[in-house]
Amino acid sequence: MDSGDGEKVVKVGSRKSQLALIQTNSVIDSLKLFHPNARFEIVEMNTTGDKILDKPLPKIGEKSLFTKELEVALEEGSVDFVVHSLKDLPTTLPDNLAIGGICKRENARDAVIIHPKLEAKSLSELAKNSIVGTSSLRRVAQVRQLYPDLEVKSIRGNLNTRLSKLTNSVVDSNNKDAENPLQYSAIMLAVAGIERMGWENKISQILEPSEIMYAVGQGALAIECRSDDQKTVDFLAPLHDRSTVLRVVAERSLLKKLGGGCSAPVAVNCTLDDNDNLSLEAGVWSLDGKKSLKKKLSAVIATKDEPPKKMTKKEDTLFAGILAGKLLKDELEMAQDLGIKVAEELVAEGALDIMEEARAENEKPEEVKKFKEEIKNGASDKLVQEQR
Ligand code: DPM
Repeated sequence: MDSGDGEKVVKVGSRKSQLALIQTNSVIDSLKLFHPNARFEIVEMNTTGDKILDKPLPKIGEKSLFTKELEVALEEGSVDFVVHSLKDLPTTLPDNLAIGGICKRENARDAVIIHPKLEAKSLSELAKNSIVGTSSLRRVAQVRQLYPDLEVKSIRGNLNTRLSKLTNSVVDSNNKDAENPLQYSAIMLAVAGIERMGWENKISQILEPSEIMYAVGQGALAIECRSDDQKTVDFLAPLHDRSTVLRVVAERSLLKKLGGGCSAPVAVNCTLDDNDNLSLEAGVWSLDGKKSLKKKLSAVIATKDEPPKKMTKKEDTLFAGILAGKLLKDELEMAQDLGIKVAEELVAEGALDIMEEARAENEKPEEVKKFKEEIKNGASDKLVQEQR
């Protein structure tokens, strides 16, 4: 790693999917604005999540499914940093790793893409029993709650694969008269991913958070590095976008306090307005969508009267895995406190019981064991496509 005299090349780890490479290249482009002389090399890798495509994600039972192999490369020093979708990064990272940069958040909302042959333009216009493809428990639970007449079905594979599963969905010829003859009538995806792929014209409906809330960290890109690699930490720091960092620190602190991994049915809507009013709304759902809890609190991220505390020790500067050196500690603490407070109020009203149901469903021990065996026995070799 060298921050710019051109002698050394900055090595960047990335998953191989089209979306991952688009994301990595966009971060490199942003970094070039700050470090015009730096040279970059992308090191492409497959992750466990990329290899196992025949299982609904939450059932694979491995944490850091899409990030582990990249983190190993980082720890070994074969790459200097890796680019992730923030929402795929657990709230607690391995000890020696941290998020050194968070780019300005794109659209955080979810979207619906409806089969091109159908006239419906929104979830509410789909015929009874139509099948919506998603493997996000968060999306499943919210759809079941709001649209009990729709069916949800797991759909895996990278974005290209999912889109073709939708558009190649055929009408079941034995079932011409059914109201929902298509294998998939619609899929749900994050707007940010769709836009990065250049597919915005395929969006049928953008879901407002007043209807369907988004995942913690959704729409933001995060750059992970070794926390003791000060050169890289300094190299990445100019990327940090204050508003995004404050929002995602609140969201990730909430998720951390709730103890939910990235597959928990937890969703948020977090905003920072021009008066620095940070507002965090969060919800938890049971898998059938029948039980849910929502809570909303806000706090003004005001500079306190006393002079701002400077960051001192490294531990003091980490907020839910984010190393945000150039931002004021006071501000980050306020965002963190807001997330924790919303989580505590949810827990006080029974959020953990509601989530427990999903967690038990999620981590059936015998299934987890079976999948781990399959991974070990090389079942993954025959599965070469990538997720997302
Ligand atoms: C996580 C979830 C999904 C991804 C779960 C969730 C969606 C899985 C699915 C944690 N990671 O959102 O509740 O739809 O079956 C993922 C996508 C992006 C990052 C794709 C997507 C792109 C958007 C972004 C997969 N991770 O959600 O449509 O960068 O935030």
